Amino acid sequence: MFKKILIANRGEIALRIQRACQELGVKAVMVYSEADREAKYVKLAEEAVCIGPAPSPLSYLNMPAIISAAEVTDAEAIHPGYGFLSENADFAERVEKSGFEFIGPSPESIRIMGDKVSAKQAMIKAGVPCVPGSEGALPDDPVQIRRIARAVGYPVIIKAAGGGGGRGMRVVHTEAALINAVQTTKSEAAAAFGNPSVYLEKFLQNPRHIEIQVLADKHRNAVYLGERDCSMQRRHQKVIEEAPAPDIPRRLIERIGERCVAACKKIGYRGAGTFEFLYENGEFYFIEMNTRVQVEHPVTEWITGIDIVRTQILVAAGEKLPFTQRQIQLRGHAIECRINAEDAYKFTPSPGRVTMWHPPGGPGVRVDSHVYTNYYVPPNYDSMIGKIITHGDTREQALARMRTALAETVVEGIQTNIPLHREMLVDAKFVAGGTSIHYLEEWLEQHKR
Ligand code: MV4
Repeated sequence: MFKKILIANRGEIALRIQRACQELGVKAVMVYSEADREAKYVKLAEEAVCIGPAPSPLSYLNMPAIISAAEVTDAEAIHPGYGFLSENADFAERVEKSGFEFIGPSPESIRIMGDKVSAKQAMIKAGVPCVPGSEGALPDDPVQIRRIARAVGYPVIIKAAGGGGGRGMRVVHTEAALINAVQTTKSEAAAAFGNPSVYLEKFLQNPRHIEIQVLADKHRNAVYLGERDCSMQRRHQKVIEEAPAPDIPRRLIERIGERCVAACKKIGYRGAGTFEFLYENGEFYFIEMNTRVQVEHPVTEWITGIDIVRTQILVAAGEKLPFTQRQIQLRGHAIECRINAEDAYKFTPSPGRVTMWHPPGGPGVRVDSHVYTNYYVPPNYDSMIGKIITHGDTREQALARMRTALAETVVEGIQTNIPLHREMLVDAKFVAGGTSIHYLEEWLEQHKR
């Protein structure tokens, strides 16, 4: 096992990884920007290194500063968390070339999954079902583009190979609009991602967003840890996640999970990963793979009893997965509400001093947050300040516990999205389960204030 790990992140995930290190008896080096000097995990740290000013390009995205911090503190490995450099193949490569272990997949795996065209080709080859569409990048010839779209059938969606997470996409409803849409998406993609390449898919009108969590070691062992339903989102930002996904037959999950595991083995994937699918009319369609730990990992941890962050560290150190697929049993239901420092209905950021922080507790309640009373939420980063996760034997019990947890929570001094969560937790359609990716945005449109 490593003696010392550098945690190249901030906020609740930095604290989450620090806790995993403590439990494993591994020393943790925290890094922080000038805006995060007062962070809880910095105060708790045995060692912490300032890596630059508040703006993330100068600190959390500053590769030389992070690698130097690992060098001066004699760390053996770097955990990138989520966001920032976590899915940057060049960073993973530089970490390895500098003699450190990158706690995540190989730079090659990150690169393949970062290019959505090569990711999809790899998945087709590995037998993972994908959305029908162009085989690879679209050609330049308008005649061929029209032929592909006609074969797929309208509506279609044009996506940038360099995009992902909702960036660089355009829906096309008619042939008349096709060539222009392809041209515009290509220009935008060239400017945004330095890669003009685009591909085409059938546009699914009302899907759910279901994702499969996987863990793989360096010995070609891989398992899946069930699924998560992340359909409750606004502008590609997830708001509520849960596991298991309501009303999806277990045999379908098992079938797709086994495909994901086979794909991991085929491409030599290692570490934690998430296969994102759209689910519509009883079918799964792969869209993207995330090669990092995700914000919503706690719901999976709770229903499986597996510590995902701990396992990431174990497998990066070369250990075999400490469980087999057969040993993974799902128990109960878990729900996560992301707590954001923002206006609950206008969504404008609300950074500032938290004059009172009183987190919820009791049976079946977990809070992952770095916030404390008098903590100052800096304006420089993502607005998520923590997560409340509840578990129950049934979905109804997890929901009831979440209602109580949200009612107990006190956050003063800044605005949060807790009022929106409280409305969602009593919304008849959400409570019934199985709402699509459009549900929250449509609800907000109908409940404008
Ligand atoms: C789609 C789609 C419908 N049909 N692809 C958006 C984020 C990126 N991961 C892929 N996305 C979508 N791809 C086809 N062929 C609809 C979306 C989509 C979406 C997907 C997941 C979660 C939220 C979403 C919100 C809007 C659109």
